[in-house]
Amino acid sequence: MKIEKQVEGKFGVTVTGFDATSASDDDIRTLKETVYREKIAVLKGQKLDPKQFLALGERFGRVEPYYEEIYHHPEVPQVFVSSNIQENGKQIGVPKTGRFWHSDYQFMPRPFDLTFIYPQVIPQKNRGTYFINLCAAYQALGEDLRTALAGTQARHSVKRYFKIRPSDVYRPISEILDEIEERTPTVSFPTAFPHRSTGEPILYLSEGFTLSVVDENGTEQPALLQQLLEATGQLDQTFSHDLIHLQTFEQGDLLVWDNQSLVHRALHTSTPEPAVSFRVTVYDESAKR
Ligand code: 7UC
Ligand code: FE
Repeated sequence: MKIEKQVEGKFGVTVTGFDATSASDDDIRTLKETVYREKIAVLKGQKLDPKQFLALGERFGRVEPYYEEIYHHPEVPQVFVSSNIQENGKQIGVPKTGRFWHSDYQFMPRPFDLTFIYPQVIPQKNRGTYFINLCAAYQALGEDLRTALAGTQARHSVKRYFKIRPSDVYRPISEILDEIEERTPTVSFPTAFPHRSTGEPILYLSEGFTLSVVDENGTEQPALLQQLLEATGQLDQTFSHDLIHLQTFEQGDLLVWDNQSLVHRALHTSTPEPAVSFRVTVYDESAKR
């Protein structure tokens, strides 16, 4: 197994010579430490079926299936499927997922520690995912914003991006909104908190899921939220902000990232090309907390 800094982009490593089916416990430990330090690892040349992909995730911790069934792989429900192509006239998984800044399960009481993405059908032109390291974003903040966010909490919800399911057709929208609040009530975390494994402060906000920042009295601070999102680069519509990293991939690449400290966003395409990817998400029970 050989780990090298990525040549393209702003952070992350590529890993060559990694065999998921025969990796030692040492390899997995090294890889996990690398992901927490470098934030993204691209495992090159992977050839795994959905069951083997799941088995790889299980080496890193407890795999958590997505709470909404429409995303599940028909044979391996722990595998989340993002797909815009139909197979035998049937939709498998969900199209156009994650086209907004977010971290996975940020709207849940416990967001995932690690996300694994294994692209299956890769667009020719607009391939890739944008990432921002929220530890780096915290470090880049001025003293004034760091002081302003101290003691505040950020509130997160899926409601702006919850996908209407086929079974929701003809349901009143108010009923669906009530159901979302009941199943996934808004969660609150400190606006900045230490990474459970590395201890680095994370500025934990996303444009897609963060509803508000509130001060110690519970008063919403919309201007502060805007300033903080701006500082992280998530409001830059040109994607040229210093903190934005474009992660590209090719067939056989398998991405592993630190979902605690990265927000990501699927690349926009005006002319949609076929795209399919598989995802596994993990709670790392070895992380200190
Ligand atoms: O369809 C999607 O964009 C899925 C999104 C609402 N949640 C992904 C996650 O893991 O938090
Ligand atoms: Fe995502």
